[in-house]
Amino acid sequence: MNVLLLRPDPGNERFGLGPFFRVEPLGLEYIAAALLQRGHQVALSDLRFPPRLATCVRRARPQLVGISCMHALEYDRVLETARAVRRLCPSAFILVGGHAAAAFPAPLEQPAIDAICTDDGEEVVPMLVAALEGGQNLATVPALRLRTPDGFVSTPPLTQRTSLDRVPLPARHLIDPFRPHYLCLNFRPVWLVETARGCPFRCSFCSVWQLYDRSFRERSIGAVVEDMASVGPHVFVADDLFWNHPARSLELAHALRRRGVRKRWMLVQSRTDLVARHPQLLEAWRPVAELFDIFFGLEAASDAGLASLQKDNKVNSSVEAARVARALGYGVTGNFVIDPDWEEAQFHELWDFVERHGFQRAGFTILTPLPGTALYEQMAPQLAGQPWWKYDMHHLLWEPRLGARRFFELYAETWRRSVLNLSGRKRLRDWMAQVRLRDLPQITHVLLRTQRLMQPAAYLREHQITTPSQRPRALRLQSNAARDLVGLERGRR
Ligand code: B12
Repeated sequence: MNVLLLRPDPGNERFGLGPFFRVEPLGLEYIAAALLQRGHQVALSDLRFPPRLATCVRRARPQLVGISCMHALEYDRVLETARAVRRLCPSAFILVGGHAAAAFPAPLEQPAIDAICTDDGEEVVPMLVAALEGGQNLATVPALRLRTPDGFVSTPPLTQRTSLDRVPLPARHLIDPFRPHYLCLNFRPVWLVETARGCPFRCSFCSVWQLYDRSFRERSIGAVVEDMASVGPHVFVADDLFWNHPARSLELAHALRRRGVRKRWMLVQSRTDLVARHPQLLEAWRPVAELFDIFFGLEAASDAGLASLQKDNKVNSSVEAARVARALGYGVTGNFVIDPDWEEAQFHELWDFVERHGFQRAGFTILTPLPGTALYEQMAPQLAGQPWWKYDMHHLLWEPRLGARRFFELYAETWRRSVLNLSGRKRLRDWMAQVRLRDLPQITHVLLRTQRLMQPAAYLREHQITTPSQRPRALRLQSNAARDLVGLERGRR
C-alpha cells in the first residue's frame, strides 16, 4: 500500500523555545520502518518545511495518510491538515496518532478523520493497512477510535504493550531532505534518539505516565548502540526519564564507549533525585559527548511546591543534582512550573531559589492541565471553552489569583531573571563570545525572539482572546497560509 506520513506544522510557536528545538518526527520514522519491513511504499513529510501538502499528496498517491498529533496545542492544526488531505485525496483513509491523540482523542473525532490510534503505532498501523488491503472489518484492528455511521467507537486495546525492539531502528533516510532544518538552539543538524519510553513517576501535570500506566520500556542495548553510531554529532535524547534503570544505563554507556561513539553535543531529560543518587552513572556517560546538557524537571522552589505537583521529590535533590552534574562538567538546565494560584511571595521564593542555586538556564512554564491527565478532568469546568492553541504552557487557562496583569508582570520578570535576558547578567556579546562563528546568526535570532517572553503585554494581548472562534493574528495568518498550502483558493478561482 502507498502510505503517506505527515508531521503537521503546529503553527503555534510564538512563545517558548519550540522554534529553537525543531526535531525530526521520530515516531513516524519508527512506523515507517515497520511498514517498510512489510513491503509497503512509505513517504514521510514534515510540513513545517517545503514541499507543500498538495505536492506531497500528488507525489505519494496515498491510500492511507497518517498524521501525527504530539501536543494538545496542535489539535486544530491537525484537523485542518486532515480536512485538506480529504479534499486533495478523497479516497485515502485518514489516520491520526501520536501522544496527544492517544492520550485524549475527543477533539479529533470529526468527519475529516477515519480513525485515531490510541497507542503506539508500530503494531497498529501495519495491522490497519493489512485490514484495509484485505477488506477486513476494521473493528478487529486494536487500539483505535474508529469512525462509524453511529459515531466514533473504540476497538479492543493491544493485548500487551508494544516491545520497543519490535522495530529496532527508525527509517531515518525518509527525512534526509529535512535534516538540515533540525536544530536545538545552535546545534544543527540535530538527531532525535530514543533509548527508552515511559516513566514510573506520577507528576500531576504530565500526561505520559497516565497514557502508559506508569510503564517503562527499554530498547535493547544493541539497537541503541547501532542507532547512536549511525546518527550525527548532535543528539537530543527523547526518553521521558533518562538513567531510570541505573544498571542498564551503565551497561549502555560502556557499550557506547566500547563502540567508540562520541558526540559533539547531547541533551537528556532526567530527575534530580536519580542523578543525586547515582553520580557513577554521570561519570560513565560524560565521555560520550564533548558537551553534555541535562534538562531536569525542577518544577518548584519548595518541598510544598513539589508535593502539590505530586513530584515525589524534595528540593534538596535539585540542589544536590545540580552540584553533582556541574562537578562532572554537565550543563544544567530545566524547568519550573508557575501556578496561576500563586501569591507574590511564591514568585519571590522562586527568584531567590534560582539566584541562590544558579538555575538561570532553566525555563518557566505556566501550570497547564493537559488533556489525558486527572488534573484536566478535575479542572474541566474551569477550562471549558479555552482554545487548544492556549495549551502551550505560556497562556493562562483560568483567571490567576493575582489578576492577569499582575500575574504576567511577575511571570515576565521571572524570565527576565533568566540567562536569556539580553539586558541582564549575560549580554549579547557574552553569548557571542561562547559560540562558533557559523552559529552566530542562529543564536542571535534565538535570543532576539525570546525577548518576547519578558514582555507582559505580549501575554496579556492573547489572554484577552476569550472566544474559541477568535485567534491571535499570527495564527490567523498561518491559517491562510495553510489554505494556500493546498492551493484550494486557486482551485476555486
Ligand atoms: C521531542 C519532544 C518535543 C520537541 C519536538 C516536538 C516537535 N514539535 O517536533 C520539543 C522540544 C520542541 C517539544 C516541545 C514541547 N513539548 Co514536547 N515532547 C517531546 C517528547 C519528549 C518526545 C516525543 C518523541 O519523539 N518520542 C519518541 C517517539 C518514538 O515516540 P512518539 O512520538 O510518542 O511516537 C509513537 C506514538 O506516539 C505513535 N505515533 C506518533 N505519531 C503517530 C502518527 C500516527 C498516524 C500514528 C498512528 C501513531 C503515531 O507511534 C509512535 C511510535 O511508537 C514528548 C514526550 C513523549 N513521551 O511523547 C514530549 C511531549 C509530547 N511534549 C509535551 C509538551 C507539553 C511540550 C511543550 C508544550 C513544552 C513546553 N514547555 O513548551 C512544547 C510545545 C512546543 C510547540 N509549541 O509545539 C508533552 C505533551 C503533552 C500534551 N498532551 O500536549 C509531552 C508528552 C511531554 C510530557 N511529559 O508531558 N517537545
